[in-house]
Amino acid sequence: PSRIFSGIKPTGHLTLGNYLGALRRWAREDQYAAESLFCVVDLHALTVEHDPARVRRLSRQAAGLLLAAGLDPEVCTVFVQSHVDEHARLSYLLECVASDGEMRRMIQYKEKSARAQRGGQGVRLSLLTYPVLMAADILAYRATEVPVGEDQAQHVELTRDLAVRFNQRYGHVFAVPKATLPAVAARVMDLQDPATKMGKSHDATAGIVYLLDEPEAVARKVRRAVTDSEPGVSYDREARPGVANLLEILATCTGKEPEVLAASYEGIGALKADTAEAVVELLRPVRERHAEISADPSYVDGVLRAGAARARELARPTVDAAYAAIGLLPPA
Ligand code: AQP
Repeated sequence: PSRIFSGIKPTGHLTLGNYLGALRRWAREDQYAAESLFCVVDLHALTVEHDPARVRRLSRQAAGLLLAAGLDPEVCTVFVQSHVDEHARLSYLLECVASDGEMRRMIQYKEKSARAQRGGQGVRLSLLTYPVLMAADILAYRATEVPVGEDQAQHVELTRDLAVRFNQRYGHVFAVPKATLPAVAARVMDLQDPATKMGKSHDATAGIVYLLDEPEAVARKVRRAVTDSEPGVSYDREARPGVANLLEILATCTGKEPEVLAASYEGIGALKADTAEAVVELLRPVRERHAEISADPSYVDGVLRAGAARARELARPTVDAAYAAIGLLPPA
């Protein structure tokens, strides 16, 4: 890859799903593989009901967790989306190549608009146009790879379509990116409801492991995971989603295959106990580093300031080129 971009939305406390689907890979592999940018996409957090003070707090916390997970500001660029105007500037142009119908087809839009309506809230227009802003996030940097969990794959596909369409109509401005998904745990499921993905903004928290949970809470949530009444342990995502979820989580912690792990357990109890311990140990260093990092807010501020400056420098020429290509008169 020549450039990597990915982001995280400050809509809640970061979860084990965010870590296994995204952060861990960003820190271990992606930041070393190419010039890479990792963004706290705070504008996206305004697409659903939000509390201003909470979004601000969660944005800072997410930035601290990116660093705690191992992103090295000497190696990659870590920044906050709203600090770089180019995202919003480009988003408008992309709205002019996207269609209303393709936005309404997005699975996340269908789910989140239904949730907002169930909660008696209106659906914000920005929820519908969210994938366009996400496309702008990616295309502004001419990113070629976007490491995400499975739930974001559809949005990256849309980004590709918009890039190709823009390039065909107005001349070659954008690189056409592709999503890269983790081999296992691309979709970590809620421990209490294995039919639903583990999501940081969900209200029922018993099945969600947060990166900053105390070790005892992490262990308890994993040990109380809902499985099934079949005897023994086998790996079958369709028939045994709860067990498969535990096996995938343990697989990412141990580097073994879920099938191989399944064959090595006789009962669910031992699988839960080992998974609980593995997740506690996986998250322990992240939590400890986060405590150190958040003790010095000026450190995080400095990283974000330098990150935004670098991001602006990279995005500006591409977004300017898109403005010129689409027919806008350049300022004299
Ligand atoms: N359960 C998950 N399993 C694997 N990967 C996941 N990701 C999210 N949930 C899981 C990946 O984490 C990255 C950042 O996610 P995001 O902040 O863009 O939000 P999201 O995809 O909408 O997921 P969340 O965390 O559940 O947030 P809410 O509840 O606000 O929708 C992405 O790469 C995502 O794929």
